[in-house]
Amino acid sequence: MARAKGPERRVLAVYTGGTIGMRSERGVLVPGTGLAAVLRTLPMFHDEEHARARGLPEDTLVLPPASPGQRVVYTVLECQPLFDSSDMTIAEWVQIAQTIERHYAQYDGFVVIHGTDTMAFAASVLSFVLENLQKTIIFTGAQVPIHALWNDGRENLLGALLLAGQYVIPEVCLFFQNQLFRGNRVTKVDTRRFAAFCSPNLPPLAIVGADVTINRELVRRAGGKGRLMVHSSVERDVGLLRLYPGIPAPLVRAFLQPPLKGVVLETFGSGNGPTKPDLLQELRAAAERGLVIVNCTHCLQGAVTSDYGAGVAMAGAGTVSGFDMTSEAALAKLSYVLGLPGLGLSRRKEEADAVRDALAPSLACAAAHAGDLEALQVLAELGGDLSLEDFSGRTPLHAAARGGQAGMVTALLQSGVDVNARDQDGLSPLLLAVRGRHQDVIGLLRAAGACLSTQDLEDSGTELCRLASRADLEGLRAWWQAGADLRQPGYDGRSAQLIAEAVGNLDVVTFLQSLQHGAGVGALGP
Ligand code: ASN
Repeated sequence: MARAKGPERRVLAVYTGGTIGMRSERGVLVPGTGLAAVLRTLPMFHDEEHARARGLPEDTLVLPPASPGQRVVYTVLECQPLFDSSDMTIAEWVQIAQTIERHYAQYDGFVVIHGTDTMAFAASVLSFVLENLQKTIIFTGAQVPIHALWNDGRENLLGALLLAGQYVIPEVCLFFQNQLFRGNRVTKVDTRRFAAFCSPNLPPLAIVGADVTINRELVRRAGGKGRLMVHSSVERDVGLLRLYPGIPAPLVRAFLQPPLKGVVLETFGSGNGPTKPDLLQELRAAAERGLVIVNCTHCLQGAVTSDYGAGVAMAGAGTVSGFDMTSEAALAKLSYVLGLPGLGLSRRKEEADAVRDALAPSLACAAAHAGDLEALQVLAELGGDLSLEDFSGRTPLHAAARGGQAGMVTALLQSGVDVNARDQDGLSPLLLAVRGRHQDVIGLLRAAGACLSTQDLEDSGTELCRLASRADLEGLRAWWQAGADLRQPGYDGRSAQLIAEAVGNLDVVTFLQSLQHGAGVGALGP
């Protein structure tokens, strides 16, 4: 990003409609033609003398000098028809992108004059469909028409023209009330105030006061030699659905029907939704058909997280986190991504399945370790195999045993998983439960047929001596419960009992003796 050099900087202003140029007809505002003619009469927008001296063509306007030795010369391209932006669709926004592409070489920067109502959608769409952008594009408009005595249009448009002319900010931006925002981060937040937009999760790229303060760390760097390209094959069958408390599952089902291919789901708080099984089932069924469901919070600020079960349930139902994207940006991104050639529905489904299969074992282990039976059930219903190992070879039973989750261990054993599975380090669920001293879990595993292997018992003598020396009764009890012979000698040939006697750990001595007498068998096992 740099302050642009050169005596003359050329800007194309694409006028699409919006309040800024509107006129009142029978008491209501409607799009008005002839914005360039209005600007020509305003000295802050046109230096007639300079234009004449320079011999500029009729359709070209020039701003008074803002900095020594540099002029911003601009042309207003009025679209046909002009729109109240409530009538604009992705088709018009792709056309704006194509207009910029056609004039890209002749101009140094671009301003898009647009209605405010859907400007956040428009800026988001352009930010995705324009690839290899190396020049500044700034959306702007107004809350009050520019020809009204008291209005915000003049400041907004002048600021946008100056920034687009004088700075290289190779992004699609939005300028409103002295702030330059990243276009796909904004949302309209006020119907009347001049500060109509905010960028809840990203600070402004620049603030214009007596000086222009650019947030250099945020601004995208210009670079790359690729030609500007417009991705015009956007997917139109995308939608936006805002959840509300008690939303009926049949209504969600009706909304998610084909031909819809992608949907932004506005959820509560940090991405939470109702956990009613019928609703989750509708989402899951749609996701399994290949519908891409992006979970965005309907909160103005913050991101989708997995802090709550009600949020994890949304993820479990096949939604994808939109993190801190605005709904406008998420919708635009869906259109762009789903429109990319080669991303056919079936391939997307295969990819979604592959991602799910890759993630399911780790997610299942996390759920098992936390004892989250509901999440595990969701994964199982999604087709996840609960015997599958994660990257370290651990199964959900390993994770549950390690976490001491007796309820989870019971559920997994009932589903028929292998009780003696070994991870990559050769550890079994039983050994992990012993290490964690989870006696209830050890009992469950033993009852299901788990036993310590010769390998598990190889160094157990030394471990028992260590526990005895520390008076760790819990640890010794766990080994005993798992079936270990507590007389097993340590590396120096001494037994746990001898060590306990030597260091005076009488509780341990009593415990070991009681086992000997109580069991009355050679192996001190339970
Ligand atoms: N309805 C107008 C529009 O979006 C609102 C505005 O521009 N302030 O075109």
